[in-house]
Formats: sequence, C-alpha cells, structure tokens
Amino acid sequence: MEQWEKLLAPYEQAVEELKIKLRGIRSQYDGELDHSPIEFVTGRVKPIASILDKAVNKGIPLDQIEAEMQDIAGMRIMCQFVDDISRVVNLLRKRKDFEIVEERDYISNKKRSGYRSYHLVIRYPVQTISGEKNIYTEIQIRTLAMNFWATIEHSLNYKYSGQFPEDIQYRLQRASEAAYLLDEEMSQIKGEIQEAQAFFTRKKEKSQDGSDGEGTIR
Ligand code: 0O2
Ligand code: 0O2
Repeated sequence: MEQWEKLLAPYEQAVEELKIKLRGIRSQYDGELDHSPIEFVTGRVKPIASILDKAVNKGIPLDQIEAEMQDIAGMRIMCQFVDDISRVVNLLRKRKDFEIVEERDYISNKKRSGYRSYHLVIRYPVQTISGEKNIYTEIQIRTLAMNFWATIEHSLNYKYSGQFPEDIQYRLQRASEAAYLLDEEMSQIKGEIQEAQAFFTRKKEKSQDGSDGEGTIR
C-alpha cells in the first residue's frame, strides 16, 4: 500500500496542478468577457483496482505500469460547442509546460460503441523532492452532450461488464446519434446563444458592481 501511495503521489500532484492550470484558461476568458471554449474541467487519478484490472486486461507487467499506462492521471475538459474542442486543442498545442505525445480523434472517427471525444496524451513534468519526474497524463476533450453520453454508457458498461443486452445496445447507438444531433443543432444557433450568455454576464456584473456592465461606473 505504501508503495502504491509513493507511485501515485506524482500523479495526484499532476492532476491538482493541471486542474488549476486548465481552469485558469477559463478564468482568463471570463476576465476578458469573451466566450470561453472551456465550460469546466475535472480530473482524477485512476483508482488502484482499475489500474490492476487494466494491467491484467492489457497484459502490462506491474513494473511497466508507469511506462505503458497513459491514463493513470486523467483530465477532462468539457466544452459547450464542437468547434470549441479544436480551439482548446490549439491552445494546448501552444503550451510550454508539457509535451503532447499522442492525439486520438474519436470525433472524426467515432468509436464503434458510439463514443466521441478528442484525446491527448501529454508528458507532464512534476517537480518532486527527488527531482523532476515526467509522467503521462490523458486529457479528454468533449462537448457536454458527448460527456453525457459517455458518462451514462460508462455506468451501463460497468453494470453489464461490457456485454450489453441487444435492446440497450440499440438505445445507446440511438442516444449517441441524438447527442451528435444535439451538438449539430447547438452549433447552428451558437451565435444566438453566445450573445445571450454575454448579455447575462454583463447584467450580472452590473448588478454586482453598480456599473452599466460596459466598464462604466455610474
Ligand atoms: P466517479 O464515481 O468515478 O465518477 P475539485 O474539488 O473540483 O477540485 P474533485 O472533487 O476531485 O475536484 O472532482 P473533479 O475534478 O471535479 O471531478 C472528479 C470526477 O471527474 C471523477 O469522479 C471522475 O468521474 C471524473 N473524471 C475526470 N477526469 C476523468 C478522466 O480522465 N477519466 C475518468 N474516468 N474520469 C474522470 P470520482 O470522484 O472519481 O467519482
Ligand atoms: P476510466 O478511467 O474508467 O475512464 P483503452 O484504454 O484500452 O480503452 P486506449 O486506446 O488505451 O484504450 O485509450 P482510449 O480508447 O484512447 O481511451 C480510453 C479512455 O477513453 C477510457 O478509459 C474512457 O475514459 C474513454 N473511452 C474510450 N472508449 C470509450 C467508450 O466506448 N465509452 C466510454 N464511456 N468511454 C470510453 P478507461 O480505460 O475506460 O478508464
């Protein structure tokens, strides 16, 4: 157990640091009163039981886990609109605090299950008392609709151990298509939605600071 704690400590640190950094992108857009391509960010370190299950399923020897399992540290970035995803990817490609080592586009190439998301694998340097340690972290970038589908499918997957009854399989495929259509529809009225959101943000500011929401104090 002590060895697990030691192994996972840098991953915990990476997740906490990346949460602050990625949430910071959102705050910067909010500060500029500009539409943020990031809606919210979550992160987790994979539970030990899931690491062990995956190692067995993929035939990864325990002493190779760090080199071969790329999602012990996992971040998720949720976006409102599909084209926000490429904006986020471009922002991440420009960063100097980590290196992107792999990109998997499950949006252009949806998985057979119906899963859609954009995945990046990065090498993130964590500063420890014994020096710098570069660890893999997986960043999943998806819309709220993609996230809704993936979360539900993940729970059902757990319940049925990946062997879905035919009717559930069919419903999940239909739900995946519905999530795709929802994203398409929202993209069509994106301008309208953003205008409304900007209006309400200004209105909120106005009621908070007594200004007219355009930076003018009355
Ligand atoms: P479960 O049952 O696994 O869903 P904060 O207080 O906001 O700083 P906190 O409370 O640690 O941070 O939570 P955060 O970061 O908002 O979200 C953690 C949850 O996000 C986890 O739930 C995961 O479900 C999910 N999550 C985020 N990123 C990933 C990822 O890359 N892969 C997977 N599988 N899940 C992710 P819990 O708490 O582990 O519960
Ligand atoms: P968790 O922590 O339970 O989410 P593999 O890891 O073997 O599945 P690969 O190629 O190493 O495959 O990685 P991939 O497919 O790029 O990303 C794996 C992660 O993406 C999964 O983590 C899920 O979080 C997510 N994912 C991939 N396919 C699906 C899918 O069909 N449905 C759902 N809901 N999520 C998916 P894990 O390993 O399941 O861990």
